[in-house]
Amino acid sequence: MINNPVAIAFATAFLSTAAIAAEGDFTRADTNTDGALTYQEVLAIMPGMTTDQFRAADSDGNGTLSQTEFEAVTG
Ligand SMILES: [Ca+2]
Ligand SMILES: [Ca+2]
Repeated sequence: MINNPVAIAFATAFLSTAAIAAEGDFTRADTNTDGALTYQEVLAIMPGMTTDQFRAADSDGNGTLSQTEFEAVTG
């Protein structure tokens, strides 16, 4: 249990920033704005991602990452 108000405020700010960053990253990565990220689009912002990691993130197996799938691995 955290009783320190400063620690709670810090944790809240950190989580909010992470959520905003993930949302911004998805929008930025989706260069053709079709609402899904291809491997090439993900690679542009996450150059280290392998095809194996992309397939693992693509939980419905449709070949692209939805915002939900993307945030599951980045958020
Ligand atoms: Ca796209
Ligand atoms: Ca998918």
